[in-house]
Amino acid sequence: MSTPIHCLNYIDGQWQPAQSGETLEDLNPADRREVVATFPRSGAADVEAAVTAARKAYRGWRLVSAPARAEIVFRIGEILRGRKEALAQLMSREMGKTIVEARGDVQEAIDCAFYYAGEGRRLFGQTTPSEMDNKFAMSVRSPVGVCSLITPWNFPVAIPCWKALPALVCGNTVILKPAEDTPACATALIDVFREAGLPAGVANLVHGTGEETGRALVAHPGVDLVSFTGSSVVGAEVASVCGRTHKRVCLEMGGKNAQIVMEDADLELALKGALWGAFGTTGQRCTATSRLILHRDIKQVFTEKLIEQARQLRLGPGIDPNTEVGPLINESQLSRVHEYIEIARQEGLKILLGGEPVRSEELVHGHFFEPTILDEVPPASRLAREEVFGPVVVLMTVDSFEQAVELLNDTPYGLSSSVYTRDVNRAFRAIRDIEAGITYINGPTTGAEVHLPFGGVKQTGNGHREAGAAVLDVFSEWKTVYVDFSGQLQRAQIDNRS
Ligand code: UN1
Repeated sequence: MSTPIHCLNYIDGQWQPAQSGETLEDLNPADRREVVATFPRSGAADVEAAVTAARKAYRGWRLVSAPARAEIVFRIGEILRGRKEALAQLMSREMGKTIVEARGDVQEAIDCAFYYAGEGRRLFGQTTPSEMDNKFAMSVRSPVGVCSLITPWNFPVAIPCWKALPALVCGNTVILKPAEDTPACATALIDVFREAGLPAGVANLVHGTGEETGRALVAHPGVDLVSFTGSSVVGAEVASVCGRTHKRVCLEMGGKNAQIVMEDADLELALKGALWGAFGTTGQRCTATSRLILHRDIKQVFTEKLIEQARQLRLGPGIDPNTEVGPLINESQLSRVHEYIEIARQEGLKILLGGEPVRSEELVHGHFFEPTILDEVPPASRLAREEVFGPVVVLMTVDSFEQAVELLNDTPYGLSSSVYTRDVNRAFRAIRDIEAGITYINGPTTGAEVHLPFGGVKQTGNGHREAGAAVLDVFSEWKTVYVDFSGQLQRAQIDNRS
């Protein structure tokens, strides 16, 4: 066991404790006896200081040219690349994901940095013809202001970068409030930002709980935009506070993602997709596969093989290179997953595999839960509708492609989706008819790439997209500019055309 990392807030270019002096502890999910880090229990006073710093820094940062801002973002990418292994090791220990997944998380952040560094030399606006003579019209992007970025623990380096890097390139200043379960990853990331040369106050870090720090960052009148990734319940609250205080808000929330497997699919491929979509990252991705919609003709053979392969998954600490499935993030998440299995039992659902926390001597001190497969789950079941965020997948049987798509859409969420078929007509119908922000054909529901839009419909989001060029519309305001070079007053909306 190593000594705990003492994380601090980073406000106006200074590392500092919470003004209250209080700290909180962050435990190793693979062994809760180990304190990985301590972090400041920040409150309204710390948020006040961060907002003041970010507002002050905004005055200068918005005037720095976008290519110059992007150059710092490029340097962030370079430093992250140099520190990839160290960050991945830290993440694996702090968050529990396997080391290969942790490397993938950091790589996603690196890709993000290089992508948005390129955006700094584009940030395209538009020129549009004016309806008048001798008049020029265009629309240009301008920054929004101070952005509160509230991020989850499941992608502790990638998601803060998804939000912060495009925000910075667009000329905003940011305050990052990372999840309480991953303060050390956030601290290491902000240290990279600092080293890359961001001026003081441009990127600030305020640790703490959602109740105290998060709430204050959403409600503060000095904040112009809130970007939040987390549960739909908290997201709805964030949205209502932002509505009342007139802030721009971008929400990325839950999913109940389904994979359809048709009778004509490449079954081995579909099987691998299901296995890793459902149990990769211990099911703790908002894109995780939590429903498998199987055509009746292949249901039995597919299910038998899935059980067989899921049974063989090696559970353990993420840091162990032999581990395939790590622990759940914390005790409350472990209880939550366990409660859902209790609900399944009460509903009379059949558990084909798993269903219990792991109680072996080596893993009993961690938050490990057995990969779990539930059979013939009716669409109205809570297990078919609610996001569990753990290694739990439900099976459903269908007789036709149309029925499969209908069932896939029968959910309050709409983030990711997947269809395995060799029929190109079905594939294109799926692309047209599935109600989700992301659809994979012959690939699992996870694995979105950072240069494409990411987000969902229905209760998953609020109409915005992250990642890709789409997120630039979140982090910038359109300004419409008219230049009249006629030397005369040209009055618009005076209709003298007969
Ligand atoms: C999330 O779980 O919140 O598509 C993000 C994926 C990852 C991102 C997931 N690139 O699975």
